[in-house]
Amino acid sequence: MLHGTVIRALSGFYDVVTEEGIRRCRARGVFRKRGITVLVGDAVAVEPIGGAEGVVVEVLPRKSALVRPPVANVDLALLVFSLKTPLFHHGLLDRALVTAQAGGIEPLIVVTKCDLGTEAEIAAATAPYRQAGYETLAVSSLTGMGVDQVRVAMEGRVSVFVGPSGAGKSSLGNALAPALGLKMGDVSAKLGRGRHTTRHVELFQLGERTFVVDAPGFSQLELNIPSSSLRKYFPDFERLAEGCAYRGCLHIDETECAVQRAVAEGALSSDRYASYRALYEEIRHKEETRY
Ligand SMILES: Nc1nc2c(ncn2[C@@H]2O[C@H](COP(=O)(O)OP(=O)(O)O)[C@@H](O)[C@H]2O)c(=O)[nH]1
Ligand SMILES: [Mg+2]
Ligand SMILES: [Zn+2]
Repeated sequence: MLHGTVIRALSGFYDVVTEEGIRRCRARGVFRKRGITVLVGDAVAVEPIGGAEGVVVEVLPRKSALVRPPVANVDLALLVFSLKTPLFHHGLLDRALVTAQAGGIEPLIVVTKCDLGTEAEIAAATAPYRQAGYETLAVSSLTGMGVDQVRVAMEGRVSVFVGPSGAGKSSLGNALAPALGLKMGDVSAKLGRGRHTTRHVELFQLGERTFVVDAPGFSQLELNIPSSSLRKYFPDFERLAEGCAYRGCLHIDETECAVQRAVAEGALSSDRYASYRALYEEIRHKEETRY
């Protein structure tokens, strides 16, 4: 019996990276009857057949599963945002932080193109996030600054690159491994504008147990949480919330709110608070128009 990770699903076959190389596998016949699905990213047990084939006989419990793209056990979301060109986008980063955490995926903030800015500009962009407790790396794919730190963070995990177009995702992929950069580059070039409706998901193997999700057009995770839970995903707010007068304070209209007080006093980033309010309103609107 071998153990491995499903890196590719093709009509009825699964490519599984095992201790003994890649095997093309079928799923056990009984899976269908039992409603067991096999996803890219699944950790599986394989009964080998010959030198290169096998049968997936067991799917190990999933740590997490994304719906779009359909992939299991993603550990780490690399939230890639450029310091400049395009200008650092707080709002989108704050949204990505919420969606990653809500999906059970650890976020890692990667600020790219740091060669284009000064130390002070880098510090200004990253400070609110470091203060909130998020791991935040300053990177340049051009000079190589910080790239090894990204590599170390990815080791032994399944990562996904999230971030706006032009932020430097493909360039970072290329700095990590030219073959990865080529894949990521190809994808955006070929699938820039819809048409291809099938969303093919694969894992790219970067190291023995290190993988990157490769899914065309995948730049955002889905935001699917109730408005009342949003506050949980702002750890910097949660720490202050003990000082709010109401236990379930949403930090919106409440009086004696420690979060709003901290913003007024300059102790909490007003950008972060603006993001929170915008996301809160967006979710409320969805909730109100649902029925
Ligand atoms: N100066 C500088 N430019 C970069 C860096 N990383 C990417 N770029 C440039 O930014 C543009 C977009 O990069 P790309 O990797 O294609 O972004 P993606 O759309 O997120 O994949 C390209 O012109 C890159 O050459 C960097 O670290 N420094
Ligand atoms: Mg790209
Ligand atoms: Zn409050």
